[in-house]
Amino acid sequence: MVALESTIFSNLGLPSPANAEALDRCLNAVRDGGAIPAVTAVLDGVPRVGLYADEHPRILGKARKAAERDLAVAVAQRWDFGATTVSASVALAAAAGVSVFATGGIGGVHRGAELTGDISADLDALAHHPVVTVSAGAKAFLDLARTLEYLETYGVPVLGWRHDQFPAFYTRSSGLPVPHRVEGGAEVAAILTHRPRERTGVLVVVPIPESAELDADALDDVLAGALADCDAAGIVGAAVTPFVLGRIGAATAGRSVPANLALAENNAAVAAEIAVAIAS
Ligand code: PSU
Ligand code: MN
Repeated sequence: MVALESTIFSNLGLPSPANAEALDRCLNAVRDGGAIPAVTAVLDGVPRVGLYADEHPRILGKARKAAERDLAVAVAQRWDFGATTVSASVALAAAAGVSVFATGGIGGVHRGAELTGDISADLDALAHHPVVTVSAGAKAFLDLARTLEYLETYGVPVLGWRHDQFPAFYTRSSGLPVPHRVEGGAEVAAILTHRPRERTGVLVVVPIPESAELDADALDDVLAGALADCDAAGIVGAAVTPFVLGRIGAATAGRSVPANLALAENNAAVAAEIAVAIAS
């Protein structure tokens, strides 16, 4: 099985109708790889790992962001739709015994975290749940060097999928080397088996397919503008990432959505290969 998060498919992630296309392509990529997709969400106050087909339209709509710490609140308060972030999805996958999870990009250490303390709960979840997370790295509006340092400190193996550098979501390389490179699912399965601590996760980072990659220089200005707008608007806490993502989306409109879909689908396919290797 391959767990998928629901934030990316909700109004907090991709614009409509690209979100529906993303969901279809991710579900099909997992199935084509011989695995079973399990979308995570909180629906009507129930934490879910796997949805019925007729429930899919519900996760394409208006959501409340649910990180791991919000799961208990979403259940107790019976939220209609809590869109699970990476941290919540990894926690739910672990609880359901699902060992592989695919997403687009993980959250990380924010630039300026030495002052704001803003470090995504995704990183703690990667360190404390026995799940392989497959992502295209993290967007470059984060502090990617500190994100890698955090993962080192908390003991999360970071594995470059047929690649030597940490990917920066829209671009294949951030300029930062990954500690280890892997060539296939069987290798990841063996690494999962031999972890010295049973509850640590593994992060597999997959570069966006070459044909879908965006131009790094053009993105730098967009990211700087998005961060400046965030500061100027006084946005803090859990609202930071959705705000910055929205600004990046608006500034790159036509180019970023196809890139996002291509990398999410590709990550789902890689996750399926890893899940099949673990199962066999
Ligand atoms: N980065 C992206 N796209 C996303 C997210 C992050 O490029 O959709 C979402 C994911 O659900 C991730 C969450 O788990 O944002 C992280 O939010 P925060 O920084 O508040 O922890
Ligand atoms: Mn944060």
